Amino acid sequence: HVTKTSFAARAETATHPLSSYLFRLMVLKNSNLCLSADVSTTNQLLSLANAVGPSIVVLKTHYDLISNWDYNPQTGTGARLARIARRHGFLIFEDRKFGDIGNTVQLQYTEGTAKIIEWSHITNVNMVPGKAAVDAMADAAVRWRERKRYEVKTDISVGTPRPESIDSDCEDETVTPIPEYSLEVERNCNAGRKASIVSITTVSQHFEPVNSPRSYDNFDDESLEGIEDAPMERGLLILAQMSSKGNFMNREYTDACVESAREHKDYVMGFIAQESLNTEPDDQFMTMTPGCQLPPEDDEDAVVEGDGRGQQYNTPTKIVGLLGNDIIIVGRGIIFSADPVVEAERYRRKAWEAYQERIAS
Ligand code: 5FU
Repeated sequence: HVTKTSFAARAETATHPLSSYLFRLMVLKNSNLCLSADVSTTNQLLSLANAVGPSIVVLKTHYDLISNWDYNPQTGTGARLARIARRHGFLIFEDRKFGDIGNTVQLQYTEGTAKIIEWSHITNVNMVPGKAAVDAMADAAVRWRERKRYEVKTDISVGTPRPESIDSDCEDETVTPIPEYSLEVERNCNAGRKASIVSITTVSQHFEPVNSPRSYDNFDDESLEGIEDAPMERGLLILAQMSSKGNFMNREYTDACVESAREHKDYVMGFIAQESLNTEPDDQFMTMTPGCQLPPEDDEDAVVEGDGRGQQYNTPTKIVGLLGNDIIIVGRGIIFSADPVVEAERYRRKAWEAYQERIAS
């Protein structure tokens, strides 16, 4: 199902406004590269995003890999990343792989510590629990957008209604900060059942993991200026196929993912998959593909098969040209290189050439 239709043409026919925006960005930046920013601190994430921003159209996060993720909705890590995304013109994709019953995924998506829906344009779902997870997320996104529109119109922040009883009779308690961590302890009480939630609000920067990539510290976002923002929309990618060896996503599972996507065309942008899954004439889905690495520049014939921990790699040429995927997702291939900015450009160029050859062939 390798399509020869150009990204520019697909921007016109896309059924999701964010897909349309993303296709236009791809054409504007000559890029179908997504950086998987699997780093360890807020500073590394923001500096890397700012440095590689011009080469990419999507930046993929795992917010739970960041040791000092700042949850503040206005000044925290997500909000600062969203400003960098606006500045350089890329979308943020939190690779959260939601996978629970509908009600739980709704709450994980919109509430809790990270409030992913607030800062991440795109997220993804693992459809093992069934189609209800996708239905629930689509429903949450509609309600979020309506709330946002209301907030923008009225300048009143409404938040999500909660059961009042949970908030009553709570005592707050603050623990004296210990040197490296500042701990804030909240007591959350509900009808006699007490649960303590401990949140780390400040983690000292010197806990760099041993296997840390090149340092991206001292990020300063003073100078950010706005460019045309992405539409106030949220999109979903369904995890239809994985790159890892021996995964259990068989054809029946993948087909069910496609069925669910067709039921939610205004919310599902496409798939995380290893091949294009557009089989019907009406299918306008995008495919983003992880498991991508290039051989070193001075040894282009070398084959990079995997990482020894189950990951399997293909080249941009095979992923985009032969298998018909749209966007390559690259993590360590870029992050752990000697110069990630230069390396990101090399991946961008290779994936874009593969796309150009695909539509010209
Ligand atoms: F859904 C998937 C998948 O099938 N394979 C993946 O590798 C997601 N990933 C993610 O892409 C994974 O969690 C990493 O964040 C990233 C690949 O990183 P790499 O360093 O390029 O191997």
